[in-house]
This record gives sequence, C-alpha cells and structure tokens, in this order.
Amino acid sequence: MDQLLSELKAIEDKFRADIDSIVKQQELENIRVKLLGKKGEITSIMKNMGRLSDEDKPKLGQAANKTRQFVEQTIAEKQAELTAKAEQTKIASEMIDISMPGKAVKVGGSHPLTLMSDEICDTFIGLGYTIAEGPDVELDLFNFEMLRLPKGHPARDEQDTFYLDYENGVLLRSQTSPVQIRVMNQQKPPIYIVCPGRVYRSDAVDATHSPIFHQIEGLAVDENLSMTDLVAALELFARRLFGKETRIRLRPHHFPFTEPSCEVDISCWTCGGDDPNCKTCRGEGYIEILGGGMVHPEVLENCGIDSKKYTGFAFGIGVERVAMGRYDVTDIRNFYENDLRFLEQFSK
Ligand code: 2NL
Repeated sequence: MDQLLSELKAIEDKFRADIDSIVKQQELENIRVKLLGKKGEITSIMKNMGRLSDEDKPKLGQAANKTRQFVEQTIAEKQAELTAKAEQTKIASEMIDISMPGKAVKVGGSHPLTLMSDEICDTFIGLGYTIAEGPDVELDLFNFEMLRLPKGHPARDEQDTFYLDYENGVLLRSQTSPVQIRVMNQQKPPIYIVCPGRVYRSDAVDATHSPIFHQIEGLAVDENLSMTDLVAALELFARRLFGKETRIRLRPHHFPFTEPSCEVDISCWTCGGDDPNCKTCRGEGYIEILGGGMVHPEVLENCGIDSKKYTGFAFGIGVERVAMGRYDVTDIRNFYENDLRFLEQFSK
C-alpha cells in the first residue's frame, strides 16, 4: 500500500516537473494518455485495488482520484493557456499596421476628346437625335461614290485617305458620312442622327493637323426641312457649348454632297467679336467650327429616299478643333501623346 502511494506521489511530482516545459498541444495529449489513458500510470495503480485490504482500498481510491483530478485540471488549464498563446501568435502574425501609408489607386478620367465628343452629342440627343456608329474601315462606295465624289473628282484630293485595298475600294473613312449613308440605306425618314468617330486623312502632322482625328456628323431627313432648321440646330449647339450670347455666321461654300452648302463660324468665345486685337480670333470676331448644308437630292436618291417628298440637312464638326477652342489647347498633338500632365487637367 505504501509502495503504491509513494508511486502515486512520484507520478504526481514528475507530472508537476514536466508540465511547465510543455509548449505543444500534442505533448500535452501524450502526457494525458501516459497518465490517464487505459494503460496509463494512474490507471495502472488503480488496477492494484483488488489486492488491497478493505481498509486501504478507499485510501488508495481517494489518493488516486485526487491525483487524477489534479492532473486533469492542470492539463485543462495548460490546454487553455496553449490555445490562448497560439491565438495570440496568429493575431500577431496577421496584424496590419493601419498607420502605414496606403498605396494610392490612380483613378483615370475620360480623355478630353471623349469629354468634348460626349458633350456635343448630348446637345443633339437633347434635340431628339440618336447616335449612330459604323466601321473605320469603309468602302469607297459609301465614303465617296454615294456622296457624289466619283473617282478623279478634285474634292477627293483634300480628303485623300488611306487605301487598304485600292482595287476593291476598301479604305479608312475620311469622314463619318458613310455611317449616315448606311443608316439612310436601311431606315426611312424621319431620320435624326449624329455620328461621332475617328476619321483618317493623309495629312502631315503639325500644330493643327493630324492624319487621325475625330468628327461628329449630323444628319436630319424629314418632310419640309430647310436651311432654317439647320441654322436653328446649329445655333442651339453653339450656345450650349460656348455660352448663350454666342452668335453663328454662315458663309456660302461648296461641298459635293450638300446644296446649298455653307461654312459656319461662331462669334469669338474670347472677345465676343468686339476686340480687333483679340489673339483667339485674330480680330476676325468669328471662328470657323463646322461645315454643313442641305443634303444633295442625288445623295438621298442614291440611298433610295424620295427627294421630292423628303429634304435633309447635314453638318460636320471637327472634335479637335472645338476642343482646342474650348480648352485653350494650341497644339493638336497634345491630344495624342498621352502625357499625364496634360490629360490630368481634364479629369474631374
Ligand atoms: C466638312 C463638314 C460636312 C456633311 C459634312 C453630309 C453627310 C451626308 C450627306 C450630306 Cl450623308 N452631307 N455631311 C455635309 C456638309 C459638311 O462636314 O467640312 N466636310 C468636309
């Protein structure tokens, strides 16, 4: 009996000594099995119970139970301690220093030509027009022929463009009129559309020219349309973009696809037309911004539209030209060089 009690004491002493050095859950589990498992040390001592006297039995039972309870409780406490420690280590390893400066995400903005184009289109959308788009790669037929610009016509020279397949008449469009031709081929009047897009001409690059630029053409085909409707639409457009004091001025011109044709100027946005020394308009008082006219009856007929019943007006606006005026940009190349110092000035 004394032997068993001192064994029990030895087990407990050893346990007390071991427990402090334990750092892993698995070690704790091993020690639990070693003492309390089916073949564990304390369990083995209890198995000697049968051999003891009735007097000793409860003494050993009590002593063994006490040791077992002590071991169980100590293990549970150690277990909790290890779990808390593990959690703290995990939190520490995952900690984010919220005082660290962040990485700024750069947010882009619309390109000034997009802003300008959207603003112009919006004006016409407000007048009931819809937007029509078409391919950059066009047919000579739609870009020139159907607009009364047959091969060899002198007016082709100034728009001479990039031919992808000269024999089969495939080219990069020199204006967005072919989009309007496509719409007229497919839809019957009334037609009210604006066609924004990229156009191509074999021009040399300088401060005001680029072989790739942007245009918005407008087209209205309906009964009883006349030059006054064109004037009204363009006046509204000019006032919306350049202020309500803006006046427009029409000068006679010639385009093969319109008759009559005109060039359209707006009163100078800098001096309002009053300063003979104005740098913006060079004392002219007016600045040319677009061309237009009444759609030539032959162009309507080419698209299967009865020119006795319907008339139409059309106009073409250069987006770069208007943007240069509006934003005071003096070199067209600024629009294409993607210099952030330039572009950032337009992002809101
Ligand atoms: C310019 C100004 C213009 C048109 C474009 C047009 C389109 C069709 C029929 C008739 Cl489908 N005209 N567009 C008309 C006049 C001027 O653009 O300076 N162009 C060279």
